[in-house]
Amino acid sequence: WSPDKATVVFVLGGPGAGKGTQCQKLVADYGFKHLSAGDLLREEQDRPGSEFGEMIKSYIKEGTIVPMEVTVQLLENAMKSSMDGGNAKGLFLIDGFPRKLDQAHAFERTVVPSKFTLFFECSEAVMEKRLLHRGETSGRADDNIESIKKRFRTFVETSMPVVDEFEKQGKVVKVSAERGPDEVYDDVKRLFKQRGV
Ligand code: UP5
Ligand code: MG
Repeated sequence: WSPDKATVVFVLGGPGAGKGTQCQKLVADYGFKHLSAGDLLREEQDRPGSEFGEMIKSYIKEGTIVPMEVTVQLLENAMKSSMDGGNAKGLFLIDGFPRKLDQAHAFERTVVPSKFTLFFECSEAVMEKRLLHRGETSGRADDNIESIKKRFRTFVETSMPVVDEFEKQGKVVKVSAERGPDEVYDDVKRLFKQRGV
């Protein structure tokens, strides 16, 4: 497997901004492989025999960032098996990552530099409403008001510096994520075209 052949687009935005929703649409239209760091961590948490299960559980509930070694390894494994398994072009949407500077630097140094970051802008009021609504049925341990507030705080303090750094490199594509999913997606498609995707 050759990670340097992969094309990686990072997908960032606050909790509930709609990263997963928009990634699903992009998968259907562009043939990207969607890798959500949060989903990979939740799978690892539930994997029988995982040495990281309890640790992941407490980080997710507290809305803090799991030590990067775990997440980078999960992403690298998933990219490898996707490319070995037929994703020859190696087109990846990496959703909800990197959300701390150390992860960003480690991934771009040891795996592959990103092409750009798709960033969804959304107010906390809108995100909170979406997450509380989803929490009625999602079963996610962090879709409750206490965890949501902690996730917002981590996003502002720890994850926004990553977006700011990529922005200085001219590698951020910003989309307003407050309208309905289809309106947001129209903007995403237009901006991808501008970026030559
Ligand atoms: N919805 C979506 N778009 C909508 C729209 N345009 N209009 C109206 N409603 C819309 O959407 C959320 C909800 O809103 C859904 O009900 C949807 O239908 C509706 P979704 O697409 O799921 O939003 P998303 O941005 O993906 O929200 P998510 O809750 O997944 O974001 P988080 O970033 O909080 O969650 P993630 O799974 O990425 O991370 C969870 C935790 O894992 C983190 O808090 C952290 O503890 C840990 N983590 C790490 O430690 N390290 C990592 O690198 C990554 C995660
Ligand atoms: Mg998500």
